Formats: sequence, structure tokens, C-alpha cells
Amino acid sequence: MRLLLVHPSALMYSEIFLRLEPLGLERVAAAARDAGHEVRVVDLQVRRHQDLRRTVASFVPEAVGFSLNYLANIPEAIDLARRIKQAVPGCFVFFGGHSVSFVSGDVLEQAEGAVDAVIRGEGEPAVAPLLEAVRDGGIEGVPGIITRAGHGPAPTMLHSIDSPRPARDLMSHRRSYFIGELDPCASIEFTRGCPWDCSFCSAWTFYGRSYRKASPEAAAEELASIREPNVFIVDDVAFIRPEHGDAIAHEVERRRVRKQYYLETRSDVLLRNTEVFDRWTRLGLRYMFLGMEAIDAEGLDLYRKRVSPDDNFRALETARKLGIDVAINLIVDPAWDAERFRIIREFALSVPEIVHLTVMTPYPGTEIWHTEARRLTTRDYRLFDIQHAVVPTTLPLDEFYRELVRTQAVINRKHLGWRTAFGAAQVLGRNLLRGQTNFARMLWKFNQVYNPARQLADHHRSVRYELPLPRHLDVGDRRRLYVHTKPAARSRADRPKDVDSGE
Ligand code: B12
Ligand code: SF4
Repeated sequence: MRLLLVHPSALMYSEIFLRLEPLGLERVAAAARDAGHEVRVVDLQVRRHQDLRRTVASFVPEAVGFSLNYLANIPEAIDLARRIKQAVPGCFVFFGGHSVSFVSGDVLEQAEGAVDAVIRGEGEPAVAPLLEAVRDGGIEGVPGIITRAGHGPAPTMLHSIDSPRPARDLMSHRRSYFIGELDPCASIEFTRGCPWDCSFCSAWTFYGRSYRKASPEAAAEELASIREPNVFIVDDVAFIRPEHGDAIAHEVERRRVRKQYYLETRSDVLLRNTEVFDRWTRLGLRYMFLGMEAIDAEGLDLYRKRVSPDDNFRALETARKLGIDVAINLIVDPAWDAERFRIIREFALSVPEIVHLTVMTPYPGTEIWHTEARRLTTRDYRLFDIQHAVVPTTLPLDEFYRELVRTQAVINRKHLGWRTAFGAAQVLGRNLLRGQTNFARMLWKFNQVYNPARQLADHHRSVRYELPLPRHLDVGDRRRLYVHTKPAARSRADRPKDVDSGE
């Protein structure tokens, strides 16, 4: 069959700091291609709607699949689905991905027939059976499928994440993917899932708290096949198991692969497995995201982060010693007053690290979606991008955004603009010579993207599609939140000692 896969447009946050390849969609594309289908991919993060229209007109797809990892993209995807159905009557349109897995039934209703099905859970094992069933009949038997008529069997999980390897060759604008100075930048997955259970996060509920590792040989082989000089490791928490990180490092050294890396991890993992991170700095690890989330014990307990403020500060020290540049994430509670923002600004100014702020947002699929007592002030999908307040703010909303942007602007003062341009002159020069302009362009974009008036105005747009209301649920048995309920090859040994089972 002719299958077209589409990734929606970039959200606010990705307009400046990063734009990364849609690895999940590339893996779904690979699985479909391996099963003999003809596949094209359009990534609207780096292409325009007009490009999608042209591809639809020339390729005349028999099936179109949208990747919906982000709730905020759902309205755009429904509108595009309607247009595709008009342009190619009879084309089978389906959605898949992280966020849509938690609101599939509601999205199908809202699309009023423009979307034929949603695939919940991992896409690789489902896409070939789905296309076969679209051609030959019997879609109700596809694992993870939901249609307006009902749902099929539970989603299945890949036994091993070693294959299929992402179909990177199908992406036409690879030079547009970057993260900060790492321009251009590819992505790779070494592990999938997360054994922790933070209350604001849906990474663990999606994968049913399972955790799978790529084989070190397959991971290194894939790295060696990547053309870009820079790589973002998409794992939720990198190097939880030190022996796994070491084994990949060994294979990478053996193949003499030399790249620069950006990854994401937790403070306690960095402290516990410092040697692995040190080894990776010698292989090119330059940057990391550290989800600190809060600077006080109360906040950390609230999010069930299972680390202490002391761990967080020691982790920062460790990263500095290793020479890794860190971007910290802190969660802004809409209840914050001006004084709280002032304290956070002071903190952000006092550390050399980049301090990112995201707004606490109850998402379907997270525990706080069911337990948050504050009512939602909006159900507009587009505002669920963790840059907007969706529960009542203590400050008047306009003042909240002014304080938020003022605090985020510390990044602008410390890490963007001329100061950074001078500091990174060598990198900038090298990138520009190679025609890579993503990093240069991000340096002066802050005020255009982060603007309190723009954020406030977003609340006044007319709303066509709304999130379902949260159902208050006794989450005593947290398995009720899972998308994948029967984790593949779950090993107790993969669960860090300080994470209780909670089940
Ligand atoms: C890498 C990553 C990013 C990259 C994006 C890369 C990209 N272009 O896709 C960057 C850093 C840019 C990013 C940014 C953001 N992210 Co992000 N991100 C992730 C992360 C850590 C891994 C995603 C990944 O590549 N996984 C590996 C691949 C193989 O898995 P996958 O993408 O999920 O794909 C599988 C399935 O979802 C499914 N699937 C995917 N697409 C499709 C399509 C079809 C048709 C089918 C059938 C199946 C299918 O099959 C795939 C294979 O199994 C996830 C957490 C997670 N564990 O998933 C968060 C996550 C998806 N991000 C999240 C958030 C909140 C954001 C931001 C909004 C954050 C912000 N600070 O503003 C931004 C906005 C992004 C945007 N659209 O512009 C949330 C989503 C929450 C929500 N409910 O919307 C997540 C779940 C993290 C979390 N737990 O909070 N992110
Ligand atoms: S450790 Fe990170 S990925 Fe895992 S549940 Fe907590 S926030 Fe989510």
C-alpha cells in the first residue's frame, strides 16, 4: 500500500532551542517498509502545509498516519485529516503516538469521521497488521486499535527495540534538526521506558513501567550509521544501568565512532553512575538535561521525584566537574506569587546552567490528571504545551505570564544573544561555513517567541476541539493508568533500588 506518515508542526518551545527528528515516526515508517509497503514521510516541523498538500496530490496515499506525541498538536492533525479525506476520498486516516493513546476515543468523536482509527501504544508492531487489514478487512482485530465502533485487542509491545532501525533516509530536511550548538543533530534510542513513577509524567504509564535496552552492538552499529556529527539520546533517563552504558561505550570505542552527544538523565543516576558519564564525556558527551523540577524538598515530594534538593545540587557539581553543560528543568506551579518567581530568578542567575521553566500541567495519562483538585481553566488542546497555565493562577493571568517570561528571560540574558555569539564564535563560524544556520538563528529569537502578550492572547482564540474532562480516579492501583499493561521481558534487576514497586 502507499502509506504517508505525517509529523505535525513544532510547538512554541521548539521554535528556539531545538527541533529534533521524529524518531518514533521513522520507526513506524521502517516497520511498514519492511512489510513491503511504499512509504513517504512529511515532517511539518521542517516543512510547510503546502508541501504536505503537494505530496498528497502527487503520491495519492491509500493510508495516512499522523504522529501525535503532543496533545497540543491534536487540533492541527484533525483539521489536516479532514482536508486529506476531501482530497483523497477513501484514504484510510489513522493517528498514533504517545498523547493520543490516552484520549483516543474522544479524538475519534471530535474528528467526526475524518479519522478512521487510533493505534494506542507502540506503532512498530501494529502498523503492518493495520495496513494488511485495511486492504483485506478485519481492522477490529489489530492490536491497540480503536475505531468509533469499539476497540480491538490490547496493544502489543516490541520484544526487542533493536529493530526496525529508524528510516532516516526518508527524511528530506535532515539539516534542519538541531539542539543548541549541536547543529545538525540526529537522535537515537538506547533504552525505552522509565522505571520511576513521577506524578506529573506519562512516560511510565505509557510503557506500563517497563524498561527495555537495545543490545550494545545494535546501538553502536546504529550510531555508526548516522551521518550527522551530533546525536541526541532520546532515552527518558540515560544510563540507569551503568553496565549497559559501559557496554555501548565499549562498542562505540571499538568502532571508533566520534560524535558529540546531548542526553537527559536524573540527578541520582548521575551521582550513582558518575564513571559511565565520565567515560561518555571522553566519547563526546557535551550537554545534558537534568529534570530537577523543584529546588525545595516539598516540591520534589509533591512530584514524587524521589530525590532530595541536596542530590540535585551535588549532581550539578558533578556535571560541572565532568565538563558537561547542563540545562535544568524546573516546574512552575500556577499557584506561584511574585515572590516565588523572584526566588527562582535569583537561583537561575546564581548558577551557570541554563534554567528552563515549564508550567505544571495535568496531562491525560499522568497521575495528576486524575488527582489534581484544581479545576481546569481551559480545555483547549493547544494550551496543553507546558508553556501555558491551564489551572487557576494565584496572580492575575497577565501578571503570571509577565513573571514567567521575566524569569525565562534569564536564559536570554545568560545564554543567548551577542554574549553567546562571541563565546561560541568558533562553533558559530564552523556551522555557518557548513551552511548550518539553526544555532545562529536561535540566538536572537527569544523575544519573538516568549512574549507574555502572545501567551495571554492564546487563551482568547476560538476553540474547536476540547480535551475531555478528567475523571477522578482512585489511583491506588496505578496499573489502571497504563497503555501497555503487559510489559515485555520486565526484569526486577532493571529497577533501581530506590524505586519501590508501587503496584
Ligand atoms: C525526544 C522527545 C522530544 C523531542 C521531540 C522529538 C520529535 N520531534 O518527535 C523534543 C526535545 C523536541 C521534545 C519537545 C517537547 N516535548 Co517531548 N519528548 C521526547 C521523549 C523524551 C522521547 C520521544 C521519542 O523519540 N521516543 C522514542 C520513540 C521511538 O518513541 P515515540 O516517539 O513515542 O514513538 C512511538 C509511539 O509513540 C508510537 N508512535 C509515534 N508516532 C506514531 C505515529 C503512528 C501513525 C503510529 C501508529 C504510532 C506512532 O510508535 C512509536 C514507536 O513505538 C518523550 C518521552 C517518551 N518517553 O516518549 C517526550 C514527550 C513526548 N514530550 C513531551 C513534552 C511535554 C514536550 C514539549 C511540549 C515540552 C516543552 N518543554 O514544551 C516539547 C514540544 C515538542 C514539539 N512538538 O514541538 C511529553 C508529552 C506530553 C503530552 N502529553 O503532550 C513527553 C511524553 C514527555 C513527558 N513524559 O512529559 N520532546
Ligand atoms: S524519572 Fe523522568 S521520565 Fe521517569 S517518570 Fe520521572 S519525569 Fe518521567
